[in-house]
Amino acid sequence: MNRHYVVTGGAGFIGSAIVRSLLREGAGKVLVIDNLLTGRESNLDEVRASIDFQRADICNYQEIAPLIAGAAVVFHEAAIPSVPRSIDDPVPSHEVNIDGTFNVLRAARAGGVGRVVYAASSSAYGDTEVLPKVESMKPSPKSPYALQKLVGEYYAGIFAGVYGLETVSLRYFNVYGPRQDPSSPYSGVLSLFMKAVLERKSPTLFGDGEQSRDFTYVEDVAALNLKAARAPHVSGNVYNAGNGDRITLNQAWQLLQRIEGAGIPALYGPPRAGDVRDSQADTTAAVRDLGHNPQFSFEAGMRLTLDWYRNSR
Ligand code: UD2
Repeated sequence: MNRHYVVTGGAGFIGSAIVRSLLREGAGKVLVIDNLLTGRESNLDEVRASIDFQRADICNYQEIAPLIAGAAVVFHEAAIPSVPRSIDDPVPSHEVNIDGTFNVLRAARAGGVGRVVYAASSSAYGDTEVLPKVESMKPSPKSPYALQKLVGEYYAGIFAGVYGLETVSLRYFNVYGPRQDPSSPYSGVLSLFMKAVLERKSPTLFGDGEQSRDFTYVEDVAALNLKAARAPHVSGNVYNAGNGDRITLNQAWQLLQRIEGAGIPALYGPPRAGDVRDSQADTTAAVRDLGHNPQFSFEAGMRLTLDWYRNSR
């Protein structure tokens, strides 16, 4: 019998990219679990007829356990992201990111799932003395969100070691691309940049704009998820999901001005609490064990993303 694939948070920005990649690779049955808190059904418009969409909440074990049981792979993307959101309103992010993840792992174990690929976060590193950041470095979370994502990763490791559930954690490094929702102050910075440049408005940079990120295009992250689902002998491991480069916010805004032929100055505000200064992935382990092979340079990804925002306005 063909086992199914589950994507929690499958109506979200990253989850829906994984859904499309799975279908492109010929996955027969893809089941999406999403409570539509931050996800949108419109992210699945093109594939709606090919998937089983279930509006369900990972905080409700009884609701999700039967959907997860028997799956070949669960891609666990459902989360309440954002560092500042977790600082302003820590209870929901704690419940979803920690208790919800525990429920997904518990349901996967009880339901004999083949593997869980978990969306971890580069925020787990905090500020490190050296760059790039390697998986062997001691985590040093600086915000509730960073800690919550790290706890999920530890839980995935414990379920692998103690219960024999196959798990792989991918520490995402600032994923960007089409469908990232720019409508909230908690949105990813590049989605806010896209909206600003198209509206010919100034973005606000928190601090001096010299903080740097290893921005990673969503299709590269989706591809890595599929590889992590198949790779042998990786259970319990944690891998960086980044490009290996870094760029400052000032540089990113300037690049966007150049692409768009605009000359809009950025505004500057106070630094953000819990913010990491610099972020850059060492991708050696992901390349070696998972066959990670990112295809999109920052400029190529930015051009595709800007085109998408322009066309979807
Ligand atoms: C963290 C994680 C990322 C992912 C994400 C989910 C790090 C290094 N990265 O992203 O992997 O898990 O959380 O939410 O921890 N900024 C501005 N102006 C704005 C908005 C943001 O200057 O209007 C700055 C912000 O202060 C930060 C940078 O842009 O320095 C990126 O912020 P973000 O919220 O897009 O993502 P970040 O780095 O918190």
